[in-house]
Amino acid sequence: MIPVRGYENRRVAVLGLGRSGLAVLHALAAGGALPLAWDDSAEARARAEAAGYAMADLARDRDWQDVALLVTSPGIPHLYPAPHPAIAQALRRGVPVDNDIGLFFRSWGSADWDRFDQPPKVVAVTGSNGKSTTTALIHHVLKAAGRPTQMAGNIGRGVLDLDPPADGEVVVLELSSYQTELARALTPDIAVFTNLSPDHLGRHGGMGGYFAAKARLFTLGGPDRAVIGVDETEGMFLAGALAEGPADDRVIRVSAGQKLEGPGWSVFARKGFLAEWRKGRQVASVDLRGISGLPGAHNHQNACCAWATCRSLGLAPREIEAAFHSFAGLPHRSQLVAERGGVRFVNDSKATNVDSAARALQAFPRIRWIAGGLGKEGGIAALAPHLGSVVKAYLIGHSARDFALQLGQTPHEICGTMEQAVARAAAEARPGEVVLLAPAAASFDQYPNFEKRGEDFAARVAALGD
Ligand code: UMA
Ligand code: ADP
Repeated sequence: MIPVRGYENRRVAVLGLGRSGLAVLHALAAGGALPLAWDDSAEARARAEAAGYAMADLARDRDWQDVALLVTSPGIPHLYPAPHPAIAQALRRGVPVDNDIGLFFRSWGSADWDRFDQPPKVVAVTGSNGKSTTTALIHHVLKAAGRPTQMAGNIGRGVLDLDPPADGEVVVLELSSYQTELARALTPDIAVFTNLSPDHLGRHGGMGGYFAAKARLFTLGGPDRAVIGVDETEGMFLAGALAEGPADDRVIRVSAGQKLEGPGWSVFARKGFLAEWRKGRQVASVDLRGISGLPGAHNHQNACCAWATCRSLGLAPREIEAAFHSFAGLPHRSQLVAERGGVRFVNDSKATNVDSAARALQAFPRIRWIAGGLGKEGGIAALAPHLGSVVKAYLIGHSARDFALQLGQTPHEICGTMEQAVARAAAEARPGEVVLLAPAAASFDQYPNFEKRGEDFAARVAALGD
């Protein structure tokens, strides 16, 4: 755990007692603060009370005296569509609002580091898609190269839950837009921006707010090095804003399609080959096509981001390439769960938005596509150019009928449940085809989260037998 400094004997309110909130409580208490906690769920309150923390309903007036700070959880709206009532209290009173990420960066450095040969470093990864894969891949490469490393953030472990760093350790954080929008301190050594496409627009008041939330990771503290995907205008804009000019190698430009051979530092992937260029010359290249844990052009973009980050940390090309080959991939992202009679079954349950689903549809030539759930603004209209590989769609969940209306000439069937969709797709699939779960929708209409949806898919596939 990283104890929070700067609030000794002061009252700090904590809203949301999930994974990040509980870690905040422990870290505040360890640093000598006096935490006051609340969660709208009685079950979450009971868990924190059992651990010895005092509760106070922060939506009410009476518990706010002498509160120095409110720390809130990423899933709780602080601005749009409307601030949670407890956050509205803090805003009215002028009490600062922060989150675990801001507290982490404020509390990170330590006097012990004087004894270290190499000060610990923080890598922070953001972007619309590919954050978890890129974060896990960087962590994997560092581990394989024998560097001490830990991983946390939006990937499942609260950042204040990290162990104090060892000599030369690299902490790799995945940060969502919910987290970067609010943190009052953001000072990573290396910051990574994978890509940008519409997501979470309701929470950020539209696309401009969403991009601004992510851009704070680069503009608030100013990382020593920025690794930036430049395949969208926003990435190009960000790279331009941070660099003195095209030769400034504090910015490493990344692309999953374009050749980037300018005078600066770049890493790009084309037709399955990764290339690193520096000062107008190619300095390394890798064949990514046979790497089973990183299939498809979208994963090649993640590989480029991880490559650039690890090169910045001083790793040699051959160490990184060797580690790419031993990366197993993450569950629920392009995950091969079974092969049956020449048909592959791929679980991409994490494809919760249109962009990630489009990438999955481009990764295979003949697809029996299981889609649907709680659709996002605009439905799947933007997927029209990517439906050429879809032999037939099998639609589930709340948005099944809306998606059917947007599919045009693409054959489809409304199945309702995962069980029915898997059974129908498996019965109709021919050898060489892929049954792909890439829902282009959130899971919350039928499942608690995307992981449970992916597990259900895998279980239904396993139940098909031979
Ligand atoms: N709560 C309230 N009132 C509300 C809403 C929520 O009291 O109005 C309470 C809930 O009852 C619950 C707690 O807040 O007890 C949940 O907080 P949270 O949803 O912020 O979740 P945590 O458990 O703290 O997990 C968070 C991230 N969750 C979200 O951003 C929604 C986790 O990312 C992250 O791994 C974890 O912190 C550790 O850093 C998950 C996620 O879904 C994987 N992220 C989104 C995504 O990837 O799309 C952004
Ligand atoms: P995030 O943490 O940003 O949600 P993940 O690595 O968990 O990213 O992948 C989320 C979804 O997006 C999965 O469906 C995955 O197959 C797809 N994906 C992974 N990397 C990329 C990328 N670079 N561009 C677009 N989609 C991607």
